[in-house]
Formats: sequence, structure tokens, C-alpha cells
Amino acid sequence: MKKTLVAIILGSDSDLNIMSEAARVLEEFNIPYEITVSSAHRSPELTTKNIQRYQKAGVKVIIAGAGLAAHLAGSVAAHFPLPVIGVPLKSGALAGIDSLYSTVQMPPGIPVATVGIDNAKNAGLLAIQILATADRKLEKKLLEYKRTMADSVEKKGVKLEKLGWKNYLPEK
Ligand code: RP5
Repeated sequence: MKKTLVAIILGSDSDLNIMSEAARVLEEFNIPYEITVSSAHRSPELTTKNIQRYQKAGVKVIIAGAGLAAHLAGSVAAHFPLPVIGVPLKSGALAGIDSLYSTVQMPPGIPVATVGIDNAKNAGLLAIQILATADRKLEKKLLEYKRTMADSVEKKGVKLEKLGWKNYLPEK
């Protein structure tokens, strides 16, 4: 079995739908990962235990996704010495602005690399990029991924030029 390199922690199972995008991209790049639920507020001891376990297991990056007063990524970063990526999730009356500020506004000394609201895919990609700093094969795969993306944009441009914007849009 391959060593787990990335751990994904969700503040609640209600975060899974969005956070599964991080898992999806890690699978696309064949990165061994673990995923669990552990809340900074509702299960603080479990959160600490998980982080200690991940550190012992050699996990290199932790992705933490939470909504509302989202302190999960910050509390993970308080215990974990390697990069922590925070995903602020859209939820509640403030629609993710609360999670964004709680995740991104860390005091000096405890950084959390924060992606956009609900952007779990970017969290996965950022974790892969961090791993790729010490892995040339992974770096090549990331270049390939960018090339594929560029090709797809180029194809859309060609199609739009050919069809014109009225035909490109779906019928109303
Ligand atoms: C946060 O509170 C979780 O990350 C979740 O986004 C939000 C609501 O949690 P549930 O009440 O759905 O469990 O801690």
C-alpha cells in the first residue's frame, strides 16, 4: 500500500459534496490520500489526534474544508508543521464570507494557504503542486494537465469564431 501523502479533513459530512472535488483531483493524479470528518469546535480532541496521526504517517499536506466560523484549517495549522490548505465553504446567512475571513485571516506565524470559497478543486491542485516541488514526474503531469486545459480553451475559441456567438449559445 502506498504511503498517504495528503489528508482531507471536513468540518462536517455536510461538506462532502463540495470537498469531494479535492479528492477527485487527487485521484486523477494518483496521489494517495485519506479523508475524514473532524470538527474544530465539536470534536477538538479528535482533530488534534488526527493531525498527530497524519504527522507520524508522513502526510505532507493537509486540506481542511469548513463552513460558518471556519476555524478548522487554522487549528490544524496550529498543530501541523507542514502546509495546510483551507477551503472556506459557502453556508449559512453570510454565504461563505464568514468562512473565508475565518480561514484566510490567520495571525502571523500560522499560515493557511486559502483557496476561493467552495474551490476544493484548487485545494487539491495546490496540494499536488506542493508535492511536485520534490517530484519531477508529478511536475510533468501538472504541465500536461495545463496543456490539456489550454487545448480545451483553444477549441472553444475556434468553435465560437466559427459558429458566431448566437449559434454558440444554447437555444432559449
Ligand atoms: C461547519 O459548520 C461545517 O464545516 C459545516 O460547513 C457547517 C455546518 O455543519 P453541519 O451543521 O451541517 O454539521 O463546522
